Amino acid sequence: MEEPPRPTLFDFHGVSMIKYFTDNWDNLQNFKARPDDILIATYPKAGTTWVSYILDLLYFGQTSPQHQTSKPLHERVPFLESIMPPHPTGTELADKLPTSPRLIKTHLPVQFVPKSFWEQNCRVVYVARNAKDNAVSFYHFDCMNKLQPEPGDWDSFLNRFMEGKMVFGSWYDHVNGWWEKQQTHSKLHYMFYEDLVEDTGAQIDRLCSFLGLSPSAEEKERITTGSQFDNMKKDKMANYSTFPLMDFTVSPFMRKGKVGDWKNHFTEAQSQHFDEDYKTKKMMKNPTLTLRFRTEL
Ligand code: PPS
Repeated sequence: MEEPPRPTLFDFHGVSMIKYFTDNWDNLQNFKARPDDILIATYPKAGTTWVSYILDLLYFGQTSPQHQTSKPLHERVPFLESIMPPHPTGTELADKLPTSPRLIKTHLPVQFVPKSFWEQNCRVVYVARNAKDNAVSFYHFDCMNKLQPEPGDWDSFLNRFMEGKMVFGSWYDHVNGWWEKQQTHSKLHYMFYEDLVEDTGAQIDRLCSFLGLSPSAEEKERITTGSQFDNMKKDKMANYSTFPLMDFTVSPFMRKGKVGDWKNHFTEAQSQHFDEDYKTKKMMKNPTLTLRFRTEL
Protein backbone atom coordinates (compact mmCIF):
# COMPACT_ATOMS: atom_id res chain seq x y z
CA MET A 1 0.00 0.00 0.00
CA GLU A 2 1.27 3.47 -0.86
CA GLU A 3 2.16 5.54 2.17
CA PRO A 4 -0.03 8.61 2.72
CA PRO A 5 1.82 11.95 2.86
CA ARG A 6 2.46 13.26 6.35
CA PRO A 7 -0.49 15.35 7.60
CA THR A 8 -0.21 19.08 8.27
CA LEU A 9 -1.30 20.92 11.38
CA PHE A 10 -4.15 23.40 11.24
CA ASP A 11 -5.97 25.51 13.75
CA PHE A 12 -9.16 23.84 14.95
CA HIS A 13 -11.23 25.93 17.37
CA GLY A 14 -7.99 27.35 18.76
CA VAL A 15 -6.12 24.03 19.03
CA SER A 16 -3.55 22.63 16.56
CA MET A 17 -4.91 19.41 15.11
CA ILE A 18 -4.57 17.07 12.13
CA LYS A 19 -7.34 15.60 10.02
CA TYR A 20 -6.95 12.13 11.57
CA PHE A 21 -8.56 13.48 14.70
CA THR A 22 -11.07 16.00 13.36
CA ASP A 23 -12.59 14.32 10.29
CA ASN A 24 -15.09 12.35 12.37
CA TRP A 25 -16.11 15.37 14.42
CA ASP A 26 -19.93 15.13 14.31
CA ASN A 27 -19.95 11.44 15.16
CA LEU A 28 -17.42 12.12 17.88
CA GLN A 29 -19.39 14.93 19.46
CA ASN A 30 -22.58 12.82 19.31
CA PHE A 31 -20.86 9.76 20.80
CA LYS A 32 -23.10 8.09 23.38
CA ALA A 33 -21.10 7.32 26.48
CA ARG A 34 -22.48 4.84 29.00
CA PRO A 35 -22.40 5.42 32.75
CA ASP A 36 -19.82 2.68 33.31
CA ASP A 37 -17.44 3.80 30.52
CA ILE A 38 -13.96 4.69 31.69
CA LEU A 39 -12.21 7.40 29.75
CA ILE A 40 -8.39 7.34 29.79
CA ALA A 41 -7.28 10.84 28.87
CA THR A 42 -3.77 12.15 28.33
CA TYR A 43 -1.70 14.57 26.34
CA PRO A 44 0.11 12.37 23.75
CA LYS A 45 3.10 10.43 25.11
CA ALA A 46 2.24 10.82 28.78
CA GLY A 47 1.60 7.17 29.62
CA THR A 48 -1.70 6.32 27.90
CA THR A 49 -0.64 2.85 26.83
CA TRP A 50 0.73 2.01 30.25
CA VAL A 51 -2.43 3.01 32.12
CA SER A 52 -4.65 1.39 29.45
CA TYR A 53 -2.70 -1.83 29.91
CA ILE A 54 -3.09 -1.70 33.69
CA LEU A 55 -6.82 -0.99 33.52
CA ASP A 56 -7.36 -3.72 30.94
CA LEU A 57 -5.61 -6.23 33.22
CA LEU A 58 -7.51 -5.03 36.29
CA TYR A 59 -10.88 -5.47 34.61
CA PHE A 60 -10.34 -8.34 32.21
CA GLY A 61 -7.08 -10.06 33.14
CA GLN A 62 -8.97 -12.74 35.08
CA THR A 63 -12.19 -13.03 33.10
CA SER A 64 -10.85 -12.97 29.53
CA PRO A 65 -7.07 -13.52 29.58
CA GLN A 66 -7.24 -14.72 25.94
CA HIS A 67 -7.91 -11.08 24.93
CA GLN A 68 -4.52 -9.96 26.19
CA THR A 69 -2.77 -12.49 23.97
CA SER A 70 -4.89 -12.21 20.83
CA LYS A 71 -6.20 -8.66 20.49
CA PRO A 72 -3.97 -5.59 20.19
CA LEU A 73 -4.43 -3.13 23.04
CA HIS A 74 -5.54 -0.40 20.61
CA GLU A 75 -8.54 -2.58 19.73
CA ARG A 76 -9.34 -3.38 23.34
CA VAL A 77 -9.08 0.31 24.24
CA PRO A 78 -10.30 2.30 21.21
CA PHE A 79 -8.81 5.70 20.44
CA LEU A 80 -12.03 7.69 20.41
CA GLU A 81 -11.24 10.57 18.02
CA SER A 82 -9.18 8.61 15.49
CA ILE A 83 -10.23 8.32 11.88
CA MET A 84 -7.64 6.65 9.67
CA PRO A 85 -9.31 5.02 6.67
CA PRO A 86 -9.59 2.16 5.85
CA HIS A 87 -9.49 1.30 9.57
CA PRO A 88 -12.68 1.58 11.61
CA THR A 89 -13.00 4.90 13.39
CA GLY A 90 -12.54 5.17 17.14
CA THR A 91 -16.25 5.79 17.62
CA GLU A 92 -17.13 2.69 15.57
CA LEU A 93 -14.72 0.56 17.57
CA ALA A 94 -16.05 1.92 20.84
CA ASP A 95 -19.67 1.38 19.75
CA LYS A 96 -18.87 -2.25 18.98
CA LEU A 97 -16.81 -2.93 22.07
CA PRO A 98 -18.40 -5.94 23.81
CA THR A 99 -16.83 -5.30 27.21
CA SER A 100 -18.35 -3.79 30.29
CA PRO A 101 -16.98 -1.43 31.29
CA ARG A 102 -15.65 -0.04 28.04
CA LEU A 103 -12.16 1.41 28.33
CA ILE A 104 -11.78 4.32 25.92
CA LYS A 105 -8.66 6.35 25.16
CA THR A 106 -8.56 10.02 24.19
CA HIS A 107 -5.96 12.76 23.76
CA LEU A 108 -8.58 15.49 23.40
CA PRO A 109 -8.17 18.69 25.37
CA VAL A 110 -10.96 18.73 27.95
CA GLN A 111 -13.17 21.22 26.09
CA PHE A 112 -13.45 18.85 23.09
CA VAL A 113 -14.64 15.77 25.00
CA PRO A 114 -18.11 14.61 23.88
CA LYS A 115 -20.64 15.93 26.38
CA SER A 116 -22.21 12.53 27.04
CA PHE A 117 -19.19 11.58 29.17
CA TRP A 118 -20.07 14.41 31.56
CA GLU A 119 -23.81 13.81 31.34
CA GLN A 120 -23.33 10.12 32.17
CA ASN A 121 -20.93 11.04 34.97
CA CYS A 122 -18.30 8.62 33.66
CA ARG A 123 -15.08 7.89 35.48
CA VAL A 124 -12.06 9.54 33.92
CA VAL A 125 -8.41 8.68 34.50
CA TYR A 126 -6.06 11.46 33.38
CA VAL A 127 -2.29 10.92 33.17
CA ALA A 128 0.16 13.82 32.99
CA ARG A 129 3.93 13.72 32.41
CA ASN A 130 6.51 16.41 32.99
CA ALA A 131 6.82 18.71 30.00
CA LYS A 132 10.47 18.04 29.21
CA ASP A 133 10.23 14.26 29.02
CA ASN A 134 6.86 14.57 27.33
CA ALA A 135 8.40 16.74 24.59
CA VAL A 136 11.30 14.31 24.05
CA SER A 137 8.98 11.32 23.79
CA PHE A 138 6.70 13.23 21.41
CA TYR A 139 9.66 14.14 19.21
CA HIS A 140 10.79 10.53 18.80
CA PHE A 141 7.21 9.49 18.17
CA ASP A 142 6.80 12.05 15.40
CA CYS A 143 10.05 10.87 13.81
CA MET A 144 8.86 7.27 13.63
CA ASN A 145 5.11 7.65 13.06
CA LYS A 146 4.21 8.63 9.51
CA LEU A 147 0.70 9.60 10.60
CA GLN A 148 2.14 12.54 12.50
CA PRO A 149 3.35 15.83 10.94
CA GLU A 150 7.01 16.13 9.99
CA PRO A 151 8.85 16.80 13.26
CA GLY A 152 11.72 18.86 11.78
CA ASP A 153 14.88 19.03 13.87
CA TRP A 154 14.81 18.80 17.67
CA ASP A 155 15.38 22.51 18.24
CA SER A 156 12.52 23.61 16.01
CA PHE A 157 10.31 20.88 17.48
CA LEU A 158 11.01 22.12 20.98
CA ASN A 159 10.12 25.68 19.98
CA ARG A 160 6.84 24.47 18.53
CA PHE A 161 6.16 22.53 21.72
CA MET A 162 6.56 25.75 23.71
CA GLU A 163 4.22 27.54 21.28
CA GLY A 164 1.62 24.78 21.57
CA LYS A 165 1.89 23.94 17.88
CA MET A 166 1.66 20.20 18.41
CA VAL A 167 -1.05 17.70 17.55
CA PHE A 168 -3.68 18.17 20.32
CA GLY A 169 -2.33 21.64 21.01
CA SER A 170 -0.50 23.05 23.97
CA TRP A 171 0.79 20.70 26.69
CA TYR A 172 0.40 23.58 29.16
CA ASP A 173 -3.28 24.13 28.34
CA HIS A 174 -3.98 20.39 28.24
CA VAL A 175 -2.63 19.48 31.67
CA ASN A 176 -4.17 22.60 33.17
CA GLY A 177 -7.57 22.26 31.51
CA TRP A 178 -7.95 18.70 32.79
CA TRP A 179 -6.69 19.68 36.25
CA GLU A 180 -9.34 22.37 36.51
CA LYS A 181 -12.03 19.97 35.36
CA GLN A 182 -11.73 18.20 38.72
CA GLN A 183 -13.59 21.15 40.25
CA THR A 184 -16.78 20.28 38.36
CA HIS A 185 -16.30 16.56 37.73
CA SER A 186 -15.45 14.68 40.89
CA LYS A 187 -15.02 11.31 39.15
CA LEU A 188 -11.69 12.36 37.67
CA HIS A 189 -8.53 10.67 38.89
CA TYR A 190 -5.48 12.76 37.95
CA MET A 191 -2.22 10.77 37.88
CA PHE A 192 1.42 11.51 37.11
CA TYR A 193 3.71 9.37 34.97
CA GLU A 194 6.61 9.99 37.35
CA ASP A 195 4.62 8.60 40.31
CA LEU A 196 3.87 5.48 38.29
CA VAL A 197 7.56 4.98 37.52
CA GLU A 198 8.51 5.58 41.15
CA ASP A 199 6.00 3.18 42.69
CA THR A 200 3.71 1.38 40.27
CA GLY A 201 2.10 -0.71 43.02
CA ALA A 202 1.10 2.34 45.09
CA GLN A 203 -0.43 4.00 42.01
CA ILE A 204 -2.35 0.83 41.18
CA ASP A 205 -3.72 0.87 44.75
CA ARG A 206 -4.92 4.44 44.27
CA LEU A 207 -6.45 3.58 40.92
CA CYS A 208 -8.27 0.63 42.48
CA SER A 209 -9.70 2.74 45.24
CA PHE A 210 -10.92 5.28 42.66
CA LEU A 211 -12.47 2.50 40.56
CA GLY A 212 -13.90 0.56 43.50
CA LEU A 213 -11.84 -2.53 42.70
CA SER A 214 -10.17 -4.86 45.16
CA PRO A 215 -7.88 -7.32 43.42
CA SER A 216 -6.19 -10.01 45.50
CA ALA A 217 -2.58 -9.41 46.55
CA GLU A 218 -1.37 -12.00 43.98
CA GLU A 219 -3.44 -10.40 41.22
CA LYS A 220 -2.12 -6.96 42.07
CA GLU A 221 1.43 -8.26 42.08
CA ARG A 222 0.86 -9.93 38.71
CA ILE A 223 -0.39 -6.65 37.22
CA THR A 224 2.38 -4.55 38.77
CA THR A 225 5.05 -6.87 37.40
CA GLY A 226 3.33 -7.52 34.07
CA SER A 227 3.02 -3.81 33.34
CA GLN A 228 6.69 -2.98 33.93
CA PHE A 229 8.38 -1.44 30.90
CA ASP A 230 10.50 -4.47 29.92
CA ASN A 231 7.50 -6.80 30.04
CA MET A 232 5.23 -4.51 28.05
CA LYS A 233 7.97 -3.88 25.51
CA LYS A 234 8.03 -7.62 24.75
CA ASP A 235 4.25 -7.85 24.44
CA LYS A 236 3.33 -7.68 20.74
CA MET A 237 -0.27 -6.88 21.64
CA ALA A 238 0.81 -3.72 23.46
CA ASN A 239 4.05 -2.54 21.86
CA TYR A 240 2.48 -1.39 18.55
CA SER A 241 4.77 -3.66 16.52
CA THR A 242 1.62 -4.69 14.61
CA PHE A 243 1.11 -1.09 13.42
CA PRO A 244 2.49 -0.70 9.86
CA LEU A 245 2.98 3.08 9.75
CA MET A 246 5.33 3.18 12.71
CA ASP A 247 8.95 2.75 11.69
CA PHE A 248 10.62 0.89 14.54
CA THR A 249 14.01 1.21 12.84
CA VAL A 250 13.78 4.93 13.66
CA SER A 251 12.52 4.39 17.22
CA PRO A 252 10.41 1.74 18.96
CA PHE A 253 7.07 2.78 20.48
CA MET A 254 8.23 1.48 23.85
CA ARG A 255 11.34 3.62 23.66
CA LYS A 256 12.90 4.20 27.11
CA GLY A 257 10.17 4.60 29.69
CA LYS A 258 12.32 6.77 31.96
CA VAL A 259 12.03 9.95 33.98
CA GLY A 260 14.80 12.42 33.13
CA ASP A 261 15.67 11.26 29.61
CA TRP A 262 15.27 14.94 28.63
CA LYS A 263 18.81 15.47 29.98
CA ASN A 264 20.10 13.44 27.04
CA HIS A 265 18.37 15.76 24.58
CA PHE A 266 18.18 19.33 25.89
CA THR A 267 21.28 21.47 25.64
CA GLU A 268 21.98 23.73 28.62
CA ALA A 269 20.70 26.71 26.60
CA GLN A 270 17.53 24.89 25.53
CA SER A 271 16.82 23.86 29.10
CA GLN A 272 17.24 27.43 30.39
CA HIS A 273 15.07 28.87 27.64
CA PHE A 274 12.42 26.21 28.29
CA ASP A 275 12.41 26.92 32.05
CA GLU A 276 12.11 30.68 31.48
CA ASP A 277 9.25 30.18 29.06
CA TYR A 278 7.57 27.70 31.45
CA LYS A 279 7.32 30.40 34.10
CA THR A 280 5.36 32.64 31.75
CA LYS A 281 2.61 30.11 31.05
CA LYS A 282 -0.89 30.50 32.45
CA MET A 283 -0.71 27.10 34.14
CA MET A 284 1.99 28.49 36.44
CA LYS A 285 -0.79 30.40 38.19
CA ASN A 286 -1.83 27.03 39.54
CA PRO A 287 0.95 26.08 42.00
CA THR A 288 -0.93 23.00 43.25
CA LEU A 289 -0.51 21.54 39.80
CA THR A 290 2.91 22.86 38.82
CA LEU A 291 4.49 21.60 42.03
CA ARG A 292 3.37 18.07 41.22
CA PHE A 293 5.50 17.82 38.08
CA ARG A 294 8.91 16.23 38.59
CA THR A 295 11.61 16.21 35.93
CA GLU A 296 13.78 13.77 37.88
CA LEU A 297 13.31 11.19 40.60
S1 PPS B 1 0.61 7.58 22.88
O1 PPS B 1 1.14 7.34 21.51
O2 PPS B 1 0.28 9.01 23.06
O3 PPS B 1 -0.50 6.71 23.22
O4 PPS B 1 1.84 7.27 23.83
P1 PPS B 1 1.74 7.00 25.41
O5 PPS B 1 1.42 5.60 25.65
O6 PPS B 1 0.92 8.04 26.06
O7 PPS B 1 3.26 7.29 25.87
C1 PPS B 1 4.33 6.54 25.41
C2 PPS B 1 5.45 6.72 26.40
O8 PPS B 1 5.14 5.95 27.58
C3 PPS B 1 6.20 5.03 27.80
N1 PPS B 1 5.69 3.81 28.43
C4 PPS B 1 6.14 3.36 29.62
N2 PPS B 1 7.04 3.88 30.48
C5 PPS B 1 7.31 3.16 31.61
N3 PPS B 1 6.74 1.97 31.88
C6 PPS B 1 5.83 1.42 31.05
N4 PPS B 1 5.30 0.25 31.33
C7 PPS B 1 5.49 2.14 29.85
N5 PPS B 1 4.67 1.90 28.80
C8 PPS B 1 4.80 2.93 27.95
C9 PPS B 1 6.75 4.80 26.40
O9 PPS B 1 8.01 4.16 26.45
C10 PPS B 1 6.79 6.21 25.89
O10 PPS B 1 7.76 7.01 26.55
P2 PPS B 1 9.29 7.20 26.04
O11 PPS B 1 9.89 8.24 26.94
O12 PPS B 1 9.23 7.65 24.61
O13 PPS B 1 9.96 5.87 26.21
